[in-house]
Amino acid sequence: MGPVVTAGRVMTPAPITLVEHVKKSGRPDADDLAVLLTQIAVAGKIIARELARAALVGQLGTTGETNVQGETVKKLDVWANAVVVRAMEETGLVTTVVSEEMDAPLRLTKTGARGRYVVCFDPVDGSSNLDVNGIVGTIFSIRHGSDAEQPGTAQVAAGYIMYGPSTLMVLTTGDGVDGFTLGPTIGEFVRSHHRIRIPARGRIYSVNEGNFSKWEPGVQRYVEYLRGMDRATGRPYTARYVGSLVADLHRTLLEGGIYLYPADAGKSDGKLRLQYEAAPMGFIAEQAGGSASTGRERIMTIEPATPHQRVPLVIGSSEDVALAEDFIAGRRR
Ligand code: P6P
Repeated sequence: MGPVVTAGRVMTPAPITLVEHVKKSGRPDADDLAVLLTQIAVAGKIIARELARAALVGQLGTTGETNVQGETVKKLDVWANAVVVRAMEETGLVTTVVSEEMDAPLRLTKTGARGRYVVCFDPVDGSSNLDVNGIVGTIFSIRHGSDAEQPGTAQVAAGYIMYGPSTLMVLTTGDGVDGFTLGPTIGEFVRSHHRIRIPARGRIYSVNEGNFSKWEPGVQRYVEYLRGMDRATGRPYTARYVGSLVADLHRTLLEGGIYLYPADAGKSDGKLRLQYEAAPMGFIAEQAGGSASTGRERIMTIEPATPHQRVPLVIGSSEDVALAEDFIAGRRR
């Protein structure tokens, strides 16, 4: 919608806020989703503010503990987890939360019988970037009911908040993907990216090449193919790896290409968690016209065996993911 001219004055169209966007979705649960996403947005604003001042208030560094994932816990991991849990309690709609930072699913007793949703989240994805002022994000995944182990196809909404030069929420409620930038002067998430579509093919690949020697041969051959010189197929691809899934996925979503976290000799199921990393990002990718698989099977249909189940992840432009799967299956050499 272009500028509107009224009485000789150019009126820029009123911005669409996150709540207006959700309420216009026409979904039967739109009012519930508006409440849930408003509280996720509140948590995002609080986390964004703390990230900006963390170095000044002693919030960087580790707690000295190790989480259920076997990873060193950052102070901001624990703090942000509490912020999101409290935000979910405030909705009065959430029965259970599953978090990277909590050993087991947490039943929210305050909600009681009114609860209708399960929310899985990674409060600070990419926290290894925190102490070096790198980009991190919050990933969230919303399902109906109280069962903490539902497949990605059960998601009613999913997305991420990216804490970068701007604070940006990318969201799907099952009807495409939209981006909402936090307006610094108004404190609202305002739609800035409408109906994001991922290019069918890109020219950027994103993977931790330090693990090359540990990958299975098909993955090694695929990455060597991307490094090859062939103008007709736009190779070599450019390599980009931030070490934060939110940042690497967001670039892939807007510019096309592929992100991979394959299984390797030390991580037989890969590193990323299905419930609050692969499945929400898979929902986003598919809703934007892309693909998400383990390299062998679609992420969205995997039935979780445990809340913290890990899966290999190959995600991005549909043609790039399909080619990676061909190499992994041995259909391409
Ligand atoms: P590595 C962050 O810990 C994370 O879960 C993702 O955000 C990121 O893409 C990946 O792990 C980075 O892992 O082993 O390359 O440092």
